[in-house]
Amino acid sequence: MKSESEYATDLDDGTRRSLLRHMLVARRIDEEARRLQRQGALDLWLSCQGQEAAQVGSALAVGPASTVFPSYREHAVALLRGVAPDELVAQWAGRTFCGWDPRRLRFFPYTLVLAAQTLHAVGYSIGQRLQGLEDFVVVYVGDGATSEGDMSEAMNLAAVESAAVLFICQNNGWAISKPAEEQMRTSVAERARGFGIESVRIAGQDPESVFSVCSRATAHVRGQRAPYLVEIQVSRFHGHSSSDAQEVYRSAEDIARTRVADPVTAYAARLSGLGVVNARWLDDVEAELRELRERLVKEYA
Ligand SMILES: Cc1ncc(C[n+]2csc(CCOP(=O)(O)OP(=O)(O)O)c2C)c(N)n1
Ligand SMILES: [Mg+2]
Repeated sequence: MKSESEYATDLDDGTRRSLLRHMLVARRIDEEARRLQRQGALDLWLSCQGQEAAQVGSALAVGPASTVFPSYREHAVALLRGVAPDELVAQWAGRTFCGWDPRRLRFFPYTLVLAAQTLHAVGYSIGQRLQGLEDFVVVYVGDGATSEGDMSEAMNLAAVESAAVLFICQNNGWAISKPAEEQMRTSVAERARGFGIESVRIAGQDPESVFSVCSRATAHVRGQRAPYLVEIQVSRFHGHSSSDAQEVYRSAEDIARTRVADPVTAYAARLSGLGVVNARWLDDVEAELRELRERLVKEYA
């Protein structure tokens, strides 16, 4: 894995503020959804806290002219693509199968059948190309899901068909209680190369390095008309879902480390220190977050 400094970034301040704003929105909505689940307003919630830099950095890099196939935890990506908070939680309250308009937002429904979305993504991309339409597709997958045969089929098909698909694997080291080292002998990035797909493995705490790497990966897919895989190491705060007690299988030290490496507070502190954001900007975002939260609570609590 390359160190973050090897991906020196030169982002303008507007992009940096946008990265931070989206990370703060995702964190607040995720916190509120967890609360609503504990109150019984939602049946289930799968938190993405700790993964905001990976999700926001990648989603902003691939841009709006992409079609995204998520797994089931890409809440920061969903919000950035324009899914409203109440639409995001609708499925978890059993109100709808999806919640948002997948075609309008070019953000497909969450897929809970592990890795099925990787084949949907490759097939969609090839189908688009056959019709002479925009075929750049992004698919998110977890480390555990890469153990599914669908992932291998999707990577092979993407490689032989030169499908314009960017695979983004968020590797948190766990498939519920199964540690990644018990599921694979190589990294996911190395495995992709075996299929003939270029790849990179990076740390996922800094949104700027994720943004830079995913921007380059996007240029590769679009320019070479070939798939690419980015494996992002993430550190999630919470267990698999609101029905899972990670304390049973994960050490207290390991869980505590995720808080120390909080990408949201770290990036907010960094941009404040650099003067890219100031107290007034943070207050304005806070007001926006309160409003989003209130609308969500009014609808669901
Ligand atoms: C085909 C299939 N097998 C098993 C499951 C049960 N299951 C749901 S999530 C999960 C773990 C997935 O781990 P990972 O892909 O690493 O994603 P993460 O939850 O860590 O984001 C399992 C085994 C499922 N949903 N689909
Ligand atoms: Mg995982």
